[in-house]
Amino acid sequence: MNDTLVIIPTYNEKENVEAIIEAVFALEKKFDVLIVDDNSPDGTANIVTELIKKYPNQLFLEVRKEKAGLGTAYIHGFKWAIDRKYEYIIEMDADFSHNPEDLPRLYKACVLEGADVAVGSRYMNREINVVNWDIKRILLSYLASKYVRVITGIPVYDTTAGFVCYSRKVLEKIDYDKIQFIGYAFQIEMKYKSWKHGFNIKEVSIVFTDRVKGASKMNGSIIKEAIFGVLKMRFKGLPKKNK
Ligand SMILES: Nc1nc2c(ncn2[C@@H]2O[C@H](COP(=O)(O)OP(=O)(O)OP(=O)(O)O)[C@@H](O)[C@H]2O)c(=O)[nH]1
Ligand SMILES: [Mg+2]
Repeated sequence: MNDTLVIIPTYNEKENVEAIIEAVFALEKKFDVLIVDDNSPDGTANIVTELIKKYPNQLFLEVRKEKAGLGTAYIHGFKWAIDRKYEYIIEMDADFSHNPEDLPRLYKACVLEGADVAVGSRYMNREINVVNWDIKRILLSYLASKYVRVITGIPVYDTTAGFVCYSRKVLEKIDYDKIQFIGYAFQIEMKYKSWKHGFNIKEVSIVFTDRVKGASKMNGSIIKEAIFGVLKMRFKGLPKKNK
């Protein structure tokens, strides 16, 4: 067992799943990989089951009954990782938007530079490091990150980022039964709660590239949840004014 687990949630990623796993295992630093698949109709899980024969001690698969959202897939993976006492737990997409070669940089930010949470960030140093997204999507994502920072005060530039390394103590502290969001807002909520618990969050500059293969799972309800959810998260728990 290695000290770090990379969790990759998948839904219909048959074009990407084998290549992304091989790319992680090709790195000099050794990581374990857990795929959390939501019973993808395209048979993603079967590809993983085959690959487990090649990497029996490094590759793991959890299959859930049906598509239940990225957030709950990660929570499933976090619990799995905590039970097995991984020191560091990394979130990564299957579609190569996150470059596996950046994994060691996220890991090092935690191990060598003392971060409790290392965020692979598209928007630090006044840069926008996004490749192949149309301008509408870049603006949506960039403004969403800015919106979250202004509303919550969290000192993070890329608050919706999904390429994140958590040290186990952070994940042990978070009460998953109270996590409310399942889409993008899940990523925001995790960073917000980590920050509120007093953990040290560090951003690591990365380049994000739009998926080349497979289909997007973004939709309007994910965006709506993020916009209204952030307000709810910020103002929840404040005393209500007496009428
Ligand atoms: N297990 C599970 N994985 C999911 C679910 N929704 C998305 N994913 C995975 O989460 C990762 C990110 O999802 P994407 O579809 O790439 O979402 P996105 O990055 O916002 O959109 P695109 O890059 O445009 O496709 C990918 O690895 C998906 O396969 C889900 O409901 N369950
Ligand atoms: Mg993607």
